[in-house]
Amino acid sequence: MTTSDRIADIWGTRTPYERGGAWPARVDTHLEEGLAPGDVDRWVQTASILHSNGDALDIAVKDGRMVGVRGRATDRVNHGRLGPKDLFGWQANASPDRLTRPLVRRGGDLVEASWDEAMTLVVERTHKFLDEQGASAVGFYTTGQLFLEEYYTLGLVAHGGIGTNHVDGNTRLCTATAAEALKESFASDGQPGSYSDIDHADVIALYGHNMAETQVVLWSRVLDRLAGPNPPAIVCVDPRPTPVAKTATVHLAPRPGTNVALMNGLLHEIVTNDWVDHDYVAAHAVGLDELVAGIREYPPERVARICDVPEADLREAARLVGTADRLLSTVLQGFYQSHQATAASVQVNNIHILRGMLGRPGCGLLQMNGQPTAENTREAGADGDLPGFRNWSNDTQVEDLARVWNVEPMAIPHYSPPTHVMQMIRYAEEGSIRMLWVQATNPAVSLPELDRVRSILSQDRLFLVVQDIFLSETAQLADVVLPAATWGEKTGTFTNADRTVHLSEKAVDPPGEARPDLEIFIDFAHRLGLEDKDGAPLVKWSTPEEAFEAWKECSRGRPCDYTGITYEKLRGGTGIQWPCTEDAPDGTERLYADGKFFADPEYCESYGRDLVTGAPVEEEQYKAMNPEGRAVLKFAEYLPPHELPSEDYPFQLITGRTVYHFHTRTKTGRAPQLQAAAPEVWVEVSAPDAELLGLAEGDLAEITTPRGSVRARARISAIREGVVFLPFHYGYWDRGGHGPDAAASDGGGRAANELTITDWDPASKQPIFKTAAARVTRLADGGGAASAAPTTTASAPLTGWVPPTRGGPGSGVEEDLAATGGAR
Ligand SMILES: Nc1nc2c(c(=O)[nH]1)N[C@H]1C(S)=C(S)[C@@H](COP(=O)(O)OP(=O)(O)OC[C@H]3O[C@@H](n4cnc5c(=O)[nH]c(N)nc54)[C@H](O)[C@@H]3O)O[C@H]1N2
Ligand SMILES: Nc1nc2c(c(=O)[nH]1)N[C@H]1C(S)=C(S)[C@@H](COP(=O)(O)OP(=O)(O)OC[C@H]3O[C@@H](n4cnc5c(=O)[nH]c(N)nc54)[C@H](O)[C@@H]3O)O[C@H]1N2
Ligand SMILES: [Mo]
Repeated sequence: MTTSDRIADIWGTRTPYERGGAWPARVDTHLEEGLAPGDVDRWVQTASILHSNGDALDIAVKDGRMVGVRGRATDRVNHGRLGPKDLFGWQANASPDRLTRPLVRRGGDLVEASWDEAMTLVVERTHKFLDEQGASAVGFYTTGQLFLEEYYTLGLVAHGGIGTNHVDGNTRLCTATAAEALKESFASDGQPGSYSDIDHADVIALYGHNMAETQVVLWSRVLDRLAGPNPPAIVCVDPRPTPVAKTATVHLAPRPGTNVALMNGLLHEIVTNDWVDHDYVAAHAVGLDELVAGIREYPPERVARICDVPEADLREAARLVGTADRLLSTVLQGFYQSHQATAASVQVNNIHILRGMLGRPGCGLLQMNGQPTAENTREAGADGDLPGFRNWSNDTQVEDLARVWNVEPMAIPHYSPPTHVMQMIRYAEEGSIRMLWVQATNPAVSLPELDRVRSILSQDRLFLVVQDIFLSETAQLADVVLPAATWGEKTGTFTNADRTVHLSEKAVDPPGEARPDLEIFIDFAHRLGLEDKDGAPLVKWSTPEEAFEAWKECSRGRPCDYTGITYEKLRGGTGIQWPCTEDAPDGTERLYADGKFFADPEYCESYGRDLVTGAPVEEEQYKAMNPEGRAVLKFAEYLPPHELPSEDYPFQLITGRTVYHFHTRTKTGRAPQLQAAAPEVWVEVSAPDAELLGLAEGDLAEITTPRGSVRARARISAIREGVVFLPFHYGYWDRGGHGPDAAASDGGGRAANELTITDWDPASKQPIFKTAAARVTRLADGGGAASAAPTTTASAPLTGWVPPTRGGPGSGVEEDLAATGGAR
């Protein structure tokens, strides 16, 4: 039983509402074939684990098995709605190929072992490396898909116990830029806005964010506003014809990698037309003069040339965001994974500061998250930052953390910024990191330049531990594989992109001997003999709820204060937004309502960085610039992308997602409805480019960069000319291997990251997955059959929709790029 065909009808039926009104509830359900709600034994409360939206749902359990899901009407996030991945993705839990026993490598092969054997081996090796080389021999690479309690425990073990600075999450690939942009402008991580801002906004601007496919339920809320009285205007900045672009009042399809120029152009218009809230800026911000001086060089004529967008559209977009009464902005991977990521994202913050659009209903700023629990990775310190958004370069804050953990301050590494994952990979390449423990992420598919990554991870001298639920491409390279229990099989909390904390309860038992990640970390800490400064066990909890209570103390008084939340309070009703304290027992809808920021020099998480070089700003410099802790307006100059199109590689390659799959498909590839909706990789090419290449819909193409090549069937779409797009979901596990040599691969690459470059944003250290130069060649005729790309999404075939015009002949693009070495 399903509410409707939610593969074809992605967003479901409209429930229109008006500006300032309440978003109606609509409960979406999917139950196994032949079952009705009355057949279900019990419903178990949780939220979606397949994106950052935080859709609250109940798992249907019958005879000890998961048999379906139903949205929670009482929840503030989704009011009962679910997206396609929410409705169908849970089926992967019961896949017959789940990992059920630990594996260790013997004589070259992974063979089954007991937990005791596997953990003994991990602990022996850890001791050996610590003895021989110290804490810097050991690295942890975690995820945005575990639970808060697990990250907090991992952060304690790694930072407070082992004392390594080599801890990062795949959040580095995901929302490191969201965190960094918030730190630059407000000196602390913490999402200012709220999803309910959609109810009040008159203009919604989406920057490099295909919300329609990646936060389906949030987009349903926008669609319902659009279907009601007083709909908002939509501004979309994306080189692809996403469903967002097709709905937009103004769609700017810039040349990839030119976001900073575009943002400076918008700011130029806002300042020139004096759409600035001078009282707000005078009272709450610093840096106005530098910003105004900087953006002078970005008049619309010049920006239109750099970005190759029509000048009139740019002006119109500026007018919309500049004159909005209530402006909501969202930012995601089209900015975070593109060139000059932090610099571009900070300019969105600047618009909100200049216009005084913070902390009021409808005036939302959402530097989005992507993964379901990425917020917790960041706040609990499992991405290398210190827990509770504590500042590693402020000794008082480090001492405070040491007090909470009952360890010596010097035991917590804080001599330099935490090591980011690309640097950890480099250390493993050089041999200084000798043990890498990877949890709930699949770097052999998701990191850039896979040929290099595979060769580093498969080195004999690197001891690789992989904790996963399937034998992923990465797990296939491991020395020890630890089988984890996952969502629905363990209890914990996680926090979505608008700070809403949800409880996720255990519904069914994990398969075989699989164990919750929390138990694995605690077992490791005890076996390793980690102690606090009084000789008591370092990790003092054994259940998720105890871990949560411990975390609450760590968060006390910090921006992400959880002290007013309990498991009990999270049961039954709605999720709760942090900070939640005695004074704010129902949580806090919007940050910065009073124009006061977490930016006080003694309190803030970060003093910021140079946006061009990434060098940390020193404490004294920050105090001189911002003694009163105001928001910071930071200008950034546009710089051309590092890898520009050339004669050999004339296209710009971008990569990303489709609505039906999650990342490396370990879950959605095992959910029949989702896998059938997008069964195989494709490449999106514009019609004019296809004509030049002699490429027809469905033809087999090879996409090549200096790093490697991928074969994919062509989808002729309304994507920007000169740009090609590959989804990054398709690796090799379902071809029976871990790389292009997999049985069914024909030696041809399939993973988009065969092509991407080892390069990252200087401030956030987020890898650049969305700006590379590529060549496309036609390999074989498709015989008239269409590619397998979805037709309901950004990858829709080119019919009936006219893409926005580009700058047009004489726009000066060639001239502009020639100056920087590019051809196109
Ligand atoms: N269905 C689905 N939903 C998901 C996920 C998933 O895998 N599948 N993953 C979740 C996670 S972890 C994340 S991080 C989010 C990501 O969510 P999004 O950021 O919305 O997804 P992407 O497809 O990576 O990128 C968004 C858009 O950026 C555009 N883009 C590329 N280069 C540029 C550029 O230079 N400038 C501009 N302005 N735009 C550019 C692309 O055309 C693309 O449409 O989605 C979350 N939700
Ligand atoms: N080219 C390109 N590359 C990209 C991106 C892009 O847009 N383009 N996007 C980047 C982004 S934003 C992200 S978030 C990353 C995602 O990249 P990854 O994190 O590598 O992708 P996933 O497939 O989500 O991998 C999660 C792994 O955790 C396992 N797992 C799931 N649940 C659990 C659990 O409860 N416990 C344990 N121990 N394991 C579990 C899954 O089986 C899977 O192997 O990819 C990044 N890479
Ligand atoms: Mo992500």
